[in-house]
Amino acid sequence: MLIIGERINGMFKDIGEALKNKDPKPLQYWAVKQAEGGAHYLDVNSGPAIPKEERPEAYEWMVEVIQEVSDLPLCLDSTNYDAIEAGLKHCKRPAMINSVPAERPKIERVFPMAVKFNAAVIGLTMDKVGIPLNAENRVAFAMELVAAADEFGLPMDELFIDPLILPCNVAQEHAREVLEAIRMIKTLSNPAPKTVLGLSNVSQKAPDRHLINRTYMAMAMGAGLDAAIIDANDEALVDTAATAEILLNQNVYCDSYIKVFRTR
Ligand code: THG
Repeated sequence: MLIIGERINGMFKDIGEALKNKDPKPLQYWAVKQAEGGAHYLDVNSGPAIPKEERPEAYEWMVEVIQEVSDLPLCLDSTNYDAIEAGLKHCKRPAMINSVPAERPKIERVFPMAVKFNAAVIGLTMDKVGIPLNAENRVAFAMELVAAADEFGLPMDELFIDPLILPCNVAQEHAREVLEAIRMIKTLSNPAPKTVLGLSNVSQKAPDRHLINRTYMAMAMGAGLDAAIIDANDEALVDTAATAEILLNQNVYCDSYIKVFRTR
C-alpha cells in the first residue's frame, strides 16, 4: 500500500505557525521524519493558516523548502487549484493532485492540469450537494471520474478514487459503505482505478484513535485499498500495513518483512 504522510498540514499547530512565520524548519523536520516512518508521498496542505489570495505563493514556498530535504514525491492537498498549479510548477518529481470532486467545472480544470504536469489525481466521490451514504451512490461518482480520466487522457492507474471516510463517532453508518465502495470501484474498469482514503478522518475526536485507524486500515486493505493518507510515524499502523500486505499476498513473506517494508 502506498503511504502518503499526512503531517505537513496547517491543521497541526506547529505547521500552521511555521506557514505564518515562513519558518521552513517544522516542514523539513516532518518531511524527513515521515520518510523514516515509511511514507512514499508527502501530503502538503496549508490548511486555514494562509488566506486564499496568498495560497499560490505559499504552495510554491512549501514545495521548495520540502524538496531541500526530501526526494519524496508530493501530494498537493488544496481546494484552490491556482495554489496546486503554482506548486506543481516547482515539483521535481511527478506529483499527486489532492483532490477533485465529481463536478464538471472542477474536472475540466484539474484533469488537463494533471496530464500537463504528469501528475496523478485524487478524485472524490462527492459533488456540490455532499457525500452520499450508500456505496452505490459513491460508485456513481467514481464512474464519472473514471470517464473523465478516459476523456482527458489520464492513465487509469494515475487516478486514485477516494470514497471519503468520515468520523465513526458521528457517521458510524458510513464506514461499511466505504468498504463496499472500495470493492466496487476496483471493478469499474480494466485496468481499474486506484483507491485512497484520508484514514485519520475515521477516528477524529474518538478515544483510542490509533486502534480505530489500524483496524479500519486493515479492513480497507482487504477490500482493495491501494493508498492512504496516514500518520506515517504511528509504528503499529505501519506494521499493520506491512502485515496486511503479507496476508493479502501482495508481498513475499520473509521473517524480517516489517523491516523490509520500511525500506521500499
Ligand atoms: N481525503 C483526501 N485528502 C484529505 C483527507 C481525505 N486530506 C486531509 C485529510 N482528509 C487527511 N489528513 C488528515 C490530517 C490530520 C488529521 C486527519 C486527517 C487529524 N488531525 C488532528 C485532529 O483533527 O484531531 C489534529 C490534531 C492536532 O491539531 O494536533 O486527525 O479524507 N483525499
